[in-house]
Amino acid sequence: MKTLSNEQMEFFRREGYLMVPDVFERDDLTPLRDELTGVIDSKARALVDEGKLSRPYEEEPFERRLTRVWNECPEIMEPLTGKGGGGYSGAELFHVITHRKLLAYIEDFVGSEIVGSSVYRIRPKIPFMDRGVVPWHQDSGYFEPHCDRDLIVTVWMPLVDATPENGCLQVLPRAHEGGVYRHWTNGPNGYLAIADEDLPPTGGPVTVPVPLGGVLFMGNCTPHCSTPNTSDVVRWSLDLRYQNAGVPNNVGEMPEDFTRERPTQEIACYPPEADFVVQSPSAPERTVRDPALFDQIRQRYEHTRPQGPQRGWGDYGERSA
Ligand SMILES: O=C(O)CCC(=O)C(=O)O
Repeated sequence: MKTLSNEQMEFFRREGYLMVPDVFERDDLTPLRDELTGVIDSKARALVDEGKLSRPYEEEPFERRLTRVWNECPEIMEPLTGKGGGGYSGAELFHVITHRKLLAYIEDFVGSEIVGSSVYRIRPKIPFMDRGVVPWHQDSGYFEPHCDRDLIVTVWMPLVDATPENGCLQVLPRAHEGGVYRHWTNGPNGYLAIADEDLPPTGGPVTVPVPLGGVLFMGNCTPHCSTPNTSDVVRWSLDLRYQNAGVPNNVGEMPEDFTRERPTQEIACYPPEADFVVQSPSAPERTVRDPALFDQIRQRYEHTRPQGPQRGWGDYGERSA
């Protein structure tokens, strides 16, 4: 049985994105919000003990506490984002990634054999934080080029209502069929970026507010960017990615066994982090069901990271405008 209507699927194929406001009930996301509150609480208390933070700000709600702590001590971010991105692999995050309500949509996009892409992030966008503003890019700009024609669906979902004021995303509709545009490394705020002059002349960007419980689905070739948070709340969000099991991946592989001396199709779309099976009717025993195993699989890649894609993008500072 299909979860997406024909109209929704047609919209996604034509426009390159689809916002569904009610994939989850708002309460479905409370356990993850609570888990993240616990992570912030422990780290804040540890920072107080180390003399780096004046107090833990426990009276502040989920939407505001991180700002108060971060203003005094940016180290608070480490357990959420890791030192080099990625990092967090808590049980409630796993429960969201593998939630049956979400997978019902994913199945319509990529089929029933589903691999959770290694590239997923938690992004707490603090008000006015520079790094929260992400320039135009396609996710494929970060991936191996042999995956450009495969579909890797991005699930962008806020843990608060995401609005134009607190920095929801913008997408460029109908620009996903033109392949991967030229990107530059070290763009604004250090990110990979498509320069404005290289963006295709479609009808212009669309700003996509998403309520708590909603999801913005995008393809890996959909240009998108993230706007400034000019509000007084943290714009918490997750970006998760899924692909069909036939798309190159590193399921079951140890990072130290990675080598580029193998057929391209056997190189994962993003080698530095761990892919995992989230649904497999043909081999159910391969499905990761235990949050502790998910954490273990992720942790393997924390210390040994295979080299990332080498796409040969030039440096943003050296482009001729
Ligand atoms: O969440 C954001 O602000 C940026 C997300 C993004 O650009 C991405 O997931 O590729």
